[in-house]
Amino acid sequence: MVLGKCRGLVNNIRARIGMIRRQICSVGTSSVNLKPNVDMPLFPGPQSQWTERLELIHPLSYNRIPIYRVMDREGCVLNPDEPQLEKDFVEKMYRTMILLNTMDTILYESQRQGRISFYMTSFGEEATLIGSAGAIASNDLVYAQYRETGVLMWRGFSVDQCINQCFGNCEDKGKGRQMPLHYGSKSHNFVTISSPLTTQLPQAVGSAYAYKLAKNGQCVITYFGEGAASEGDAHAAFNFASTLKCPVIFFCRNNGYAISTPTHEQYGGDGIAGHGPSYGITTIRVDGNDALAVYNATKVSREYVLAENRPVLIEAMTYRLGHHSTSDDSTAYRSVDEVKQRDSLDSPILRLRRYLEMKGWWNDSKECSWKEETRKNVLKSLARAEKVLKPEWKEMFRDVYYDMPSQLVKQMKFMEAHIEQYRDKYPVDKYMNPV
Ligand SMILES: Cc1ncc(C[n+]2csc(CCOP(=O)(O)OP(=O)(O)O)c2C)c(N)n1
Repeated sequence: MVLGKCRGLVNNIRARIGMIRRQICSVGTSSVNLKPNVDMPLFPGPQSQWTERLELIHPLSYNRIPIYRVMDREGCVLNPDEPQLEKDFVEKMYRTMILLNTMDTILYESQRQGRISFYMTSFGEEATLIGSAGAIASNDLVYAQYRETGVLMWRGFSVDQCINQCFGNCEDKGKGRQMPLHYGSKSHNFVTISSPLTTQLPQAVGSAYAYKLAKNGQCVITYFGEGAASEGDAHAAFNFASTLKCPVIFFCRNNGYAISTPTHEQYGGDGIAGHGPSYGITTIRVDGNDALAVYNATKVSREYVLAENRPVLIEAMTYRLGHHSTSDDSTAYRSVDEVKQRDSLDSPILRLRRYLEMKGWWNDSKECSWKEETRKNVLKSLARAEKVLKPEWKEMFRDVYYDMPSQLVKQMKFMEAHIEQYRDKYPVDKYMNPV
């Protein structure tokens, strides 16, 4: 009885295999290029080959993705065929790197003095930011994490605008609602930053899909750290971008740490670039301290995503020289010597300076006057922004929805009466239209 059932099952399977074979043959050689007697794997999905060798694939049996560079640490160009960038352009890159570094130093110190509530520097990542920003078009859409002030700066977002946001004063377009550094600017095509890590990645893919449909010749670039790449949203974004064929550049800043977590606790494989090919994403790993290499890698990626309507993943290898934020003391988990050594051996700013000097495009006196000018401007901006009034307090009830619902109107009126009654208990003189 049991045997009979088994035989029935086997016959059934045989019949089905026969049917599948007949179906495959009837598709014809033109579409699948299969002859019935050729023994090839028939599974859907990526094409592979049979093997009779029983073997586990060890991650080290793959060649690690190499790190593309243009200059060595002394600023010497390694490949004589390397196309040269214009003097003014490279000089602008360098000047913006210094400006960013100067603003970071002053705002970091001003947080230590309690003048702003929070800050994050980009120390060590200046080349990564400016090199990539220089290679994309100003109307390409940027989704950032939080350590990408340099990208916005390159696009002309001023020191005043940065500092107004950090003070949350009434000149901040975000109306003082978010923490410092959560910049955004519609006119600079820079989507407003938010704190939850990696949420911007699938959103960037959605925007890229819309750009593809609009055929507007623009692409999207999204920045994130190697720590953020461990979030589920990164997987969703990589997979959607690949399967929906979206013109998006995933730009990972691999700076070695996610707060106190070093990369060896973050991932076990070939970094973030190692993920790319497995998602079907064209990938490059680049020396993030080499502004010219980052520029080239991003430029080529931009051309590719637009020509092919497919994503690219760039992993820029760099090092976070600063603390994670003003809420962090990184000496609790890495030595001061480690940081000093990295800074002295591999400074992205010094490397570009050496390149410029070798070209005869930069010298000590230019360096001194630019540093002095930027320092003065940042300090002036800071002193000014500090005195500007905070936005009207009613702004905290607006823009929750496009139209304010009645229950929110009620809460706002309640607050109004409350402030009128207790105005001596609130710093009303620091706000626009206090009552
Ligand atoms: C979803 C989520 N989880 C945790 C945090 C807390 N957090 C803020 S920054 C950070 C580390 C991110 O590191 P990485 O992505 O490598 O960027 P880096 O700070 O090094 O530039 C963490 C865990 C957060 N903001 N959002």
